[in-house]
Amino acid sequence: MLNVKSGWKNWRLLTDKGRQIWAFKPGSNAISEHLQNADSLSDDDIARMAEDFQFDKFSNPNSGDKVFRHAAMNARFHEFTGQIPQAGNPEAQQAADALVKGMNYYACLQSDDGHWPGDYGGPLFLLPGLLIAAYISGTPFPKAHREMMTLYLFNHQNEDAGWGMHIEGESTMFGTVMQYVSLRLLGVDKNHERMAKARGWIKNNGGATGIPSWGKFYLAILNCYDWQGFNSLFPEMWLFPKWLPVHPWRYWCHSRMVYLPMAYCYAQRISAPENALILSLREELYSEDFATINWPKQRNALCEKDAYTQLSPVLKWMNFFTNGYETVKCAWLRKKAADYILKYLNAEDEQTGYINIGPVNKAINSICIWQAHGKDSPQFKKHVARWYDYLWVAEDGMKMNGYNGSQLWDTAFATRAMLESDLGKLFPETIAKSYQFIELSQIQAEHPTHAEFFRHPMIGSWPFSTAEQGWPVADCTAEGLSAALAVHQSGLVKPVIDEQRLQQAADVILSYQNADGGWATYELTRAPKWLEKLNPSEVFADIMIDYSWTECTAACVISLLDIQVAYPAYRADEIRKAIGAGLRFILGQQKADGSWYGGWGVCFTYATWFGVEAISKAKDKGYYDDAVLATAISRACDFLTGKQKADGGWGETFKSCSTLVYTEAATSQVVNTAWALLALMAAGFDDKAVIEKGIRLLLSRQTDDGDWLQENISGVFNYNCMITYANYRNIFPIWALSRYSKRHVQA
Ligand code: LAN
Repeated sequence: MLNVKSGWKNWRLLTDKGRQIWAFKPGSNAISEHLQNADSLSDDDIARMAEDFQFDKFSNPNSGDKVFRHAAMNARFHEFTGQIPQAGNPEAQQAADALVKGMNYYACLQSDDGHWPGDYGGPLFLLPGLLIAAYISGTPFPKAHREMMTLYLFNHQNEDAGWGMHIEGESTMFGTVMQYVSLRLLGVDKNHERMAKARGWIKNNGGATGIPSWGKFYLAILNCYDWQGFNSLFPEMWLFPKWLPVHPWRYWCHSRMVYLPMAYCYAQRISAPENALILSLREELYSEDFATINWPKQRNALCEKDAYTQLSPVLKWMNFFTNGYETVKCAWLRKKAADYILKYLNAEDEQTGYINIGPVNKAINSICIWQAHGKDSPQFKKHVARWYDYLWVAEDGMKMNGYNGSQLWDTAFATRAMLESDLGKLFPETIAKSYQFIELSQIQAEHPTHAEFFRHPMIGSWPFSTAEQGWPVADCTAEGLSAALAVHQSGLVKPVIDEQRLQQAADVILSYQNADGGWATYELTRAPKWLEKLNPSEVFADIMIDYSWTECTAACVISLLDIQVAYPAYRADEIRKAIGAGLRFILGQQKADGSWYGGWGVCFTYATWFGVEAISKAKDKGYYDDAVLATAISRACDFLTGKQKADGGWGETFKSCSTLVYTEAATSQVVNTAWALLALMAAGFDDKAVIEKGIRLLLSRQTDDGDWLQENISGVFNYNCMITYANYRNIFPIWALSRYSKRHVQA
């Protein structure tokens, strides 16, 4: 029995077709009733919460998802009683035993709908947006949630009393001011010792005028910053003709969908009515008297601890004109722009069942809809109902996830990991359930408004999270397709995803290939790279357009190779060409040292695994000059072996992502180790000692029940913000052990 603290027992995760909702003392499993008891906490409940959600971020800022996992294990864990096949030698036997133990443990975490739930927190600028939406709209979270959020925010305060942009980051103005304001909105007194210290951090670093633009936006909404101190978002740009290269339909969808509601708020200059708390915050956050601040001068003010990308001279020049336009703007045109924006964001709400594409537009759309339609409108109520889809409870409190979950992504990986060797067939029910989830997550219809609002056609695609959220992603489609094919091939289930649906998935993947041969994330690259010059974020890089990535390209190439095997005649010429161009793109991304930079995982080990996996799979099949492929693989292997640590493992820190230079972690990390091993084994690397040493590291880190401990953070976006993938610590060690066992164990 794992120790489930009593404060944890009050929280239960409810799931339905991938939807994840944490409920406080739920009376039933019905998601519709999840708030029933959330407002009636006893003093004892509160005291218990405070005690049981104590968390020591200084030993590891990454929580281990214990609230979910310990409960699931106690409810469902059973020892594996099947027969583990014999391996050829004791080493391989140990690996096979560990693999079965690892899969057995992991199978217990699968939810009834077939997916693997997990913590998807990490960024610290998300919950504040939601709390500001709740505050301005007068729709507070229930008491149970508020207490848990307060605990979370305090748990992640750094030693210097500030907060980072994400849980592993050093303090920044953005992180610190946003968490500080959140705690105040949650009712924490300004004289609380830790608040006084945080204020010290803010003032010692120049005060909140130096917060980056997204922070300026949130503070302006809260009426703690003057809209005059904010560069114009020029809402009229949404009325530009579509052919213009700067029309926002060409932006990366995440930037598009965030700057859309931001522009609405800006057009309406939405700001909370003054009250005692707001007046007090104005005093708490600034080094100077709020009334005397020269606002226009603050537009580009930026705390040096936050600076990651600079505003380009072109953007500054454009701001000069758009800021000037604000003083003479045409009211009629402004209204027309605001009306169009509202129509667009209503469409996004409808298309995603009010979940929205991500955590940022989720909060800002809520604010717009509240302002436009009112607190009692059905639209606003639908928004509020979906705030909870983003909240997650772990032993560090309640956080906001970076998405409504990573359901399809994790499930597809887990399925492929288990099926890589025949030992996965020892878990037929687990595979059947995950297949069921993969099946129900494939998108099978188009929205009536998809073309009007610039959506990429999506029939046959898979999303990152759930079909209901419904934004198709190129590499998620690839992973969904590869996983579905792997299940079909295993013979464990009767296929439900028919030939037509598989081919539609292949069609989508083909439709996503860029002119450079690579694949981007959600859409094609729709504008040239120079559009990046208009990136106003100051804290993120490469957010303006959807770029081709090594990982996304590798995943798509792999799935096309898979579909070629399953349906050799299907669009054969086009698929062969697409694979060749994809390989060329991947080769072009390889660094001089043989590695690849990863944009979505930490970091060089992640993308190097993808690069090697795709190239090895395509090798010797006539898709490309095989000598070139062989050289690329051997350079990658040299890179990886050069980074192996003395204990046999690999380890990188998030600094690799932001500095673009391989940054070794103090200790080996199981997730990095698994990626490196997967790559070396895919490459057929012939020095067995290297691989065996890595495998031994994975075995040495496995817990008695078959888990691995949560180590460093392993996900990233936009170079500079980190995100938790709680399932990776199981999926990738399992995958590496499967690959190892495939060579040594006969089932
Ligand atoms: C994700 C999560 C998944 C990720 C992969 C599929 C792993 C990747 O291969 C392609 C890109 C994608 C889909 C991705 C893009 C950026 C996201 C959506 C996120 C990292 C999750 C959260 C992040 C989003 C942008 C966070 C909100 C912040 C903003 C700057 C808007």
